[in-house]
Amino acid sequence: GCYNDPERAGLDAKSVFDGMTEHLFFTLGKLAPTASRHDLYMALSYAVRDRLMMRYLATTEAMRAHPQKSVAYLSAEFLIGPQLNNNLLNLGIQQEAEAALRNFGIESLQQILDVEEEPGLGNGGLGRLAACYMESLASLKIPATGYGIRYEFGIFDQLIRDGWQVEITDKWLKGGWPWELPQPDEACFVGFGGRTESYIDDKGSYRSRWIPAEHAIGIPHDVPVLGYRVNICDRLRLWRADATESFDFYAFNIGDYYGAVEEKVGSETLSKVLYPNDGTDEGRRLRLKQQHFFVSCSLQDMLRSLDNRGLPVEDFPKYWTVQLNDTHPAIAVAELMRLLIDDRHMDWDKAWDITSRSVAYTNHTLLPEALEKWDLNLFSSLLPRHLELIYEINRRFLQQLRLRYPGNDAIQRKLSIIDEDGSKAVRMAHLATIGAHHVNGVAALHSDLVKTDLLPEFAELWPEKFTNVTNGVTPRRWVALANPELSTLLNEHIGEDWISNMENLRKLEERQNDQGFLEHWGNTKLSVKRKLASYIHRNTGVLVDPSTLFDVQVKRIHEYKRQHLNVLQVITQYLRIKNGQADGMAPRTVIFGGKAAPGYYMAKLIIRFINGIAETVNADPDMDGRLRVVFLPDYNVKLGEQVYPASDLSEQISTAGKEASGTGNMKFAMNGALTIGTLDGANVEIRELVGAENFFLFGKTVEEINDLKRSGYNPGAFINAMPELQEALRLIEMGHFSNGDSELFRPLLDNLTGHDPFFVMADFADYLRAQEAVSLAWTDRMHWNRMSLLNTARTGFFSSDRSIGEYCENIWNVGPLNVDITC
Ligand code: 26M
Repeated sequence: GCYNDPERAGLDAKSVFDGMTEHLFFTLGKLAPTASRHDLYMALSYAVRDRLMMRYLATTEAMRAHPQKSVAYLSAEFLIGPQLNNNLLNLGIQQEAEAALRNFGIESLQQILDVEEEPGLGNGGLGRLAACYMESLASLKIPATGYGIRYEFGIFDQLIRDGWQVEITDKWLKGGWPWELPQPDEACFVGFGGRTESYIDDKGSYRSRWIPAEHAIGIPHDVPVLGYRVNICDRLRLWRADATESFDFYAFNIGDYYGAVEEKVGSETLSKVLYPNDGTDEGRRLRLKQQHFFVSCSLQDMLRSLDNRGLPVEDFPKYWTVQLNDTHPAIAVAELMRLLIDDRHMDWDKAWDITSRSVAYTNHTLLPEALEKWDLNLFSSLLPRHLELIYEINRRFLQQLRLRYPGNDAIQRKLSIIDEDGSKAVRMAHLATIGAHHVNGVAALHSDLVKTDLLPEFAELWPEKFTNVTNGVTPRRWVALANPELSTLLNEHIGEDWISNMENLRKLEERQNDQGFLEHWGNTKLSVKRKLASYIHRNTGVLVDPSTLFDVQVKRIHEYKRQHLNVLQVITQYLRIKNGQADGMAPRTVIFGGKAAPGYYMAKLIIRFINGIAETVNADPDMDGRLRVVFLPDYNVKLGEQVYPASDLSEQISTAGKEASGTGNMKFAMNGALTIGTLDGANVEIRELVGAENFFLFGKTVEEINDLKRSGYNPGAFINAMPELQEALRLIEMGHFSNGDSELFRPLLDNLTGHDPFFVMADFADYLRAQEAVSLAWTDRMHWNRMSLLNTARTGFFSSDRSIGEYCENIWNVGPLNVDITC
């Protein structure tokens, strides 16, 4: 049954207004006439939360009364973005909320949405993917919990000072965050450090037990995740670390008050801050602690849910499927073994059967510096019992290898969970691969490379384990919410069904030769661009012309993503305008956005480089109406929602083989931007789907890059063949973009002309050629609009509903909640 209470949770404007009034008074202690916008945001959010709560409790109750398999999506990051508008959309009450707000003197919903602070609980694509997947799980009525960490400080806020990135702590909780429910009665204990000891149990068997040196408590904070126009409501369960005072009464008794307080402070720092994924060594111990903390709490929580429903622990794989979002939660393989063997006294074979039938692993990168390895000393000092279990998992695995490849010692060294070349380390990708029933990559090309380059011997050993699930993004947030103008156009012409069935966008193809419709299409884009132009003016002071081509690269700043390739191309355009050789060049606004990891020097220098070029270009009257360069500070989910719909050209220019998938590429294409891109990640599939004639391809393929590497890549040879590039490099070296400072960008220039690890010089000429093709295409606007329309029409495949459908079918073997929940 549903906990339907129309008195308190109706979906009409009057009910929403009444809910707001009540929360203003009783929850917030405010009177309507003096309520601030923030107060109204809180009141509306609480009113919306009430409406989620009945759906959430109905779902929980259905799962208690009629147990069925549920997804546990384990991720150290969930980049969920603003919640209010998404929940209004999925409930179907955006207009009702706007009407309710009018009674408080607010003209538009947007004024209230602007107040919302977003939780930046992720770095980039990986964390945002987890958020899209939770939304699709709920929309497809699949019971699921996203398990993660409730960081007190998320990804830093970015300021730009004198062209440099400055990091500011993200105090997202400061105004109160109305979307979470702490559940202290469901707290879990987690141990760290200490030692193991062997003992003989009451049946006379030898066993090992862990005596941790310290403990933390995890307090779950639940965030309801409502699906689109359905009554099932999943949840995020984020763990906050708390102190374990009860364990330390002893310290108080012997008078070590400050010692006891110290441990309290120590365990509270566990969920204090999200680490930027910069591959550096900073805070490594704390990061491993965070991983074990949230994984242990989550697995204990899953086991407890079986206990509470009277289900046997042997049935764990029948009721839970555990997905590892990268190797961050890979310790789950050892922790589930420990919980089953040490706490539940299960024998090894049974425990391994349960573990390996429950766990699956998604790989998100091939970059060697991003593959997690933990120093053995660090690992054993923090998780001594887990190391014992990993040794035993490894021993049995290597035994299997010996039988399969007799006499081949090299393969054992290569596949072992323990890296013994140099200082010893635990390879988390090997632990995850051995413990999982499926290993998947995140785009077709990437999944092939996982099999051929990253884990070839594992793929030969267990070919049926390896599979692909191409990433997707939720059309609710990234089209329906972010682009109301386009959504209205779509709804008028093909109906609303595309929102839950994106393949229906194909119906648009019928309009591809309809001049009137194409004009309408172009005007819709233009009106969205006006809004972004106004945002740019308000936030950077730069005036941009909405009729110019909006050429956009927003993503984390990294050498492999090659923002510097884009900048060099901008300099070439600048020079052509200066030299009067710019005939046929499309007038452009080149927009950048993205954060650099605080410890990643070259990435920060690239930001300085973009801002140096922007300053020179934007101050030059010769560029008026032809070229503008903008760096948007503090790129996040909220800003992304403004940027994707307003873009004409999507820059997806990573070195082939380096970007596992990309998901921004999909958001752009759905919103009608054309892509200029390499054959990397999901770009390959975007191009196949939209058609080669509707995609600007350039650059070397994975094979060509490998050939260059083998034959000894020399960037100088490429530079010498391109006088325009030489001129650009010379200007940079002279300090033309740095107020005469010829030292500022030297490390960047040395990098590009010396090793050029990401083949920027090798791809430059072809990139320039492709950009000329873009300019040419822009001159025939009807043709451009047609290509834009076809990008939207043919990218329904990239809905995360499709991705989640594939996970359910091929990896998880789960289906929708089969209990009727009507609200
Ligand atoms: C960052 C800075 C310096 C060195 C390494 C990194 C780094 C790079 C990749 C750290 C982690 C990385 O991989 C994890 C990750 O976030 N992968 C992204 O996952 C997305 C969702 O699947 C994909 O769309 C992106 O292509 C992939 O990079």
